[in-house]
Amino acid sequence: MKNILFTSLLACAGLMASAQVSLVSPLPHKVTEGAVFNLCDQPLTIVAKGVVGDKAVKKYAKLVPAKAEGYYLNIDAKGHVVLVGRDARGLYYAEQTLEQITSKDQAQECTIQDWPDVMWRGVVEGFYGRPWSHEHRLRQLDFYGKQKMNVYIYGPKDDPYHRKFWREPYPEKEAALIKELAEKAKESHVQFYWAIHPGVDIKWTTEDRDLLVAKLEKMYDLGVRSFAVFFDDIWGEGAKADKQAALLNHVDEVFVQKKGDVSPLVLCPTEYNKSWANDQKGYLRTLGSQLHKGIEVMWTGNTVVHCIDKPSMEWINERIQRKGYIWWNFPVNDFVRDHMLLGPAYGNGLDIADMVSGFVSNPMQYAESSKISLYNIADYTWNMQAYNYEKSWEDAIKYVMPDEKAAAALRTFALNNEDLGPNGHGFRREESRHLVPLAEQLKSDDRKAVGAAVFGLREELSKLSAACNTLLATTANPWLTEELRPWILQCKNIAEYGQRICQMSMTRDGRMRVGGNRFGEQYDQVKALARIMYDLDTKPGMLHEYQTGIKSATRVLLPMLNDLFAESVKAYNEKHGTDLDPVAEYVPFKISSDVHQLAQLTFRYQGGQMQINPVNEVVEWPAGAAVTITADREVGLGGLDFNLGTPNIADKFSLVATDSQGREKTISLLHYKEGEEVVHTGNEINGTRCKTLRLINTSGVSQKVFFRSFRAGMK
Ligand code: 14T
Repeated sequence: MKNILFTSLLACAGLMASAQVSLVSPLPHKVTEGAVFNLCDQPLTIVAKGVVGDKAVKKYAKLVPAKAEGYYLNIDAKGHVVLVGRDARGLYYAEQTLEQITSKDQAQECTIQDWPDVMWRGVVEGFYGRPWSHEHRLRQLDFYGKQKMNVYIYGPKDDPYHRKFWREPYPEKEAALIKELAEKAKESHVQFYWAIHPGVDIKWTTEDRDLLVAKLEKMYDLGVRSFAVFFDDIWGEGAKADKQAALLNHVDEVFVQKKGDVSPLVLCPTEYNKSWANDQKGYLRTLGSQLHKGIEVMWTGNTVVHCIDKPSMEWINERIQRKGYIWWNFPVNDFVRDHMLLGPAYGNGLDIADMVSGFVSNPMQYAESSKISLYNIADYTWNMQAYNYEKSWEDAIKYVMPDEKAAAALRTFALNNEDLGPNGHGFRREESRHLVPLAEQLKSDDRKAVGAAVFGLREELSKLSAACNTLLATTANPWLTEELRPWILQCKNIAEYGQRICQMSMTRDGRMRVGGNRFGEQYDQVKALARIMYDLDTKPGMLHEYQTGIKSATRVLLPMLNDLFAESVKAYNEKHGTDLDPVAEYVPFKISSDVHQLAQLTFRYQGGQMQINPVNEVVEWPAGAAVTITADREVGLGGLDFNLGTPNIADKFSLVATDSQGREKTISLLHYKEGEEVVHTGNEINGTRCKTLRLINTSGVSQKVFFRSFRAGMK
């Protein structure tokens, strides 16, 4: 009894200091704030609620911003609430705002006039790899509605009925799920766009045209009312601008206009970024002049993965004769699947609101983890000028982890999981910003300063290790921790690795013991942890399908630790005449290439097999250029095959193995049958010893290929 009384009193007392309107996100445009009050002292009564045009809210109509999806919300000292939307979605947003204001059993006298800056705000599930699960999608739709995002474009590359079998209707079971998504989206006031990706094998015939419309009809029957057509990452026949425009115009005419309740079509063009646009051939200008005016055209910016600014919008808008619809390739990680991208969404111009018709994010295949960035993007697209990515990121962390201690742990963890690592798109993110000053101080010539930095670093690592434990134990958001688990485990290894390296630095004169351990013992442990980390990064047992590894803290923390390790070992070796290895990390191979798009290839090595991760774009492989694998020792070659996405290409390339004496041996390349893409090797590969292995374009001319796969036995 006593206990119950105590809790209810506490709930009623609340925290008078936190203004409730400040809990509203995205940040509203116009706010007048008054006193905060407790809902137990002054409960709320809704005195007027509706959309402009309803009799019940007539006297408030002129207070509602004259913008689509805008709303007016008023709470007075008596707890009287007025909610008026410019339209149904505006009213729904007013309700979301009220929900947030009252989420802590308090309310506040206030007047809010609010509206979105960007017309279409949300997400395009457009990545390669395992599509989101149905349950995750339902959670996402709910989240979009709450954060005032109004569009979800369904286009996962590896849903067969989106791309590969675009002509086929969904089987009954899958169809039922789509239907449920469309319903859920409607409830959340999210426009559910279903995208079709026909470009891989479409023939510009009336037959294929009608099959496409028929498929859209099927989707319409499932409740879908918004459609997109994607022509990205294709070449050849499907990539023709006039044909694409004619198809879209046809769909617009015979389907969209006829139905009357279908949203504007959205097109993702083949030349969807500036670096791929061939201005001479005028692909984009053709779309611009031929596509019906109401059809939206997507755009990723200056390159595939790029932030958007004003000049880049001017460039595209002039060509397509309409406002570009941004497909932002962040936090998508399908080209760096070993990294979790948990950092803030920053880098886009705050002055482009009037130049875009939409702004959607392509997320990670990890739906719940993507919410951090998506929360940021909701803020950014709603109220651009006011967007503060640091503040929004802090709020996002708390939103996805609704427990104070676990949220603090998530923050610490996320700070070290932001960058993508080296990648073919050259897109990088800041990481471990809080450790940058320490990293600088570690490079100082002053031993005292270095000592202090090591001490500080040790504190940070102990905090990181604790954060990992907290996250592994928390049940506050199991959806999230399930996705993050492998990275948390890796990060925990790194924290221990780092703590031991700090102890090595402190004991490098060999006399002092820290934590009962001498230098040599710590050294052995660091080496062991390096191996454990390597195994976790490369052993498929731990990995999901399509996943390439598990990396954490690679941008600032790991290099900083490896430098400190090297410095400590060298100093120790000098003093003691020992010959300990100053390289902590275990990496038996390096890959390099003078083919521009293959310069940053990543790979995994396991059980004696080297496997290079695929690249999904068209690769321009110049004559004489090569991909080179260099081993840290001479290895024996076994079965090898690769796929460059082009049939009968074996005679255009040479495979050259060089042993540790520099002797070269050319290994023959062949196809098992005519028309095959996979290239195999001749029998002489078995038993060949090599230290470097080069795959060279020896055709004398540049080759357009796809780097689909490369596997080689090397041990
Ligand atoms: F349509 C586009 F706007 C787009 O970005 N398409 C794909 C997208 O599905 C993928 O998730 C994204 C990030 O990898 O990039 C596009 O596909 C590529 C493009 C490349 F140049 C995939 C790999 C590439 F190397």
